[in-house]
Amino acid sequence: MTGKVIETRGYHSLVKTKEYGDISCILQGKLRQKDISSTNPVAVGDYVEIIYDSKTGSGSVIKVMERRNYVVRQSTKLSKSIHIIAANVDCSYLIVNVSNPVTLFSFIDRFLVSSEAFGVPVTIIINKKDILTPKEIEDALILKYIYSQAGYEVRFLSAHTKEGIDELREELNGKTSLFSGNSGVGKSALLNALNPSFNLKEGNISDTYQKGKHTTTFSKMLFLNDYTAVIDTPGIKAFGLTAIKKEELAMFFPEFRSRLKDCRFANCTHLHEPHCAVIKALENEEIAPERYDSYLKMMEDYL
Ligand SMILES: Nc1nc2c(ncn2[C@@H]2O[C@H](COP(=O)(O)OP(=O)(O)OP(=O)(O)O)[C@@H](O)[C@H]2O)c(=O)[nH]1
Ligand SMILES: [Mg+2]
Ligand SMILES: [Zn+2]
Repeated sequence: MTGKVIETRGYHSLVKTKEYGDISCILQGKLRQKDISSTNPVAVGDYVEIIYDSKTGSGSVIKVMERRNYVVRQSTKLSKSIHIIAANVDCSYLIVNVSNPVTLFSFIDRFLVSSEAFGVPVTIIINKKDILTPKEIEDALILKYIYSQAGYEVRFLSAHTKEGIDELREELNGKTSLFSGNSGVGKSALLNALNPSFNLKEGNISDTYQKGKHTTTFSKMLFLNDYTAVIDTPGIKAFGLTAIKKEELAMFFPEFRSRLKDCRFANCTHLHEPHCAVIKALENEEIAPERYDSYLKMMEDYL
């Protein structure tokens, strides 16, 4: 029997099946060692084959089908192992805040590069619009300008006032969408706004000011209707780059990618070469200095 993984915790997962509904499964021993480069061999969104035990009503996962794509994070820069946040997603929403807690550009850029590399389109959502001060609105508009210029869609939203929620619900229809971002930015709150019966746990207002407070502790797939899925995920602290070659990094910045053919040297690193189309675009303010800075920082990671 086959099914779709909608929740994972360690070696346990919840698998949605046509035949018997949601079945609690354990991971067959063999699978636990199969893919040692990842800390979780089975991820939310995976299609799996299971053996169902009708006596206990539980099952075991015996095979993970090939993934169409997946989103990974790496806990530290040095760590070789990856954690698969979700598999087989159509699009990804990166939830960001301009205060309490502010999302760093370097974090956004790493997330975007990784998503580009795995072929997952990203929309950026600036949440908590209702509580932005005039100064924060200014910061948010700068953020919007930078990422719109880079080719991303950036949208303001409020989980509390529900501004923008109806449009979002419509856009999600028929797709599987991932909601990611730092802890406390309002991922669970946004999903609750989309459907209050999800009843996801949200952090306390007072906790939002504490760094590193993680309210959601495991990924979970929820359904807005039979063919529309959303995935709530735990907050990501840091985001390392995995499986991206140094020479390929510039390809994953869309506004760099479109200009690479105009660099004089085919092996241009866009750091110091003459007649570099990226540096020229930077000088012409067609590429944001913040984005170029992120590129420089990421290039340093390879040293
Ligand atoms: N004012 C305001 N507060 C919000 C909004 N969205 C979320 N919050 C608050 O921000 C806090 C964190 O929200 P969560 O939904 O728990 O954040 P999260 O991103 O799921 O956090 P983790 O599960 O820890 O990764 C809660 O106190 C929410 O009530 C919003 O649009 N406006
Ligand atoms: Mg949460
Ligand atoms: Zn160049």
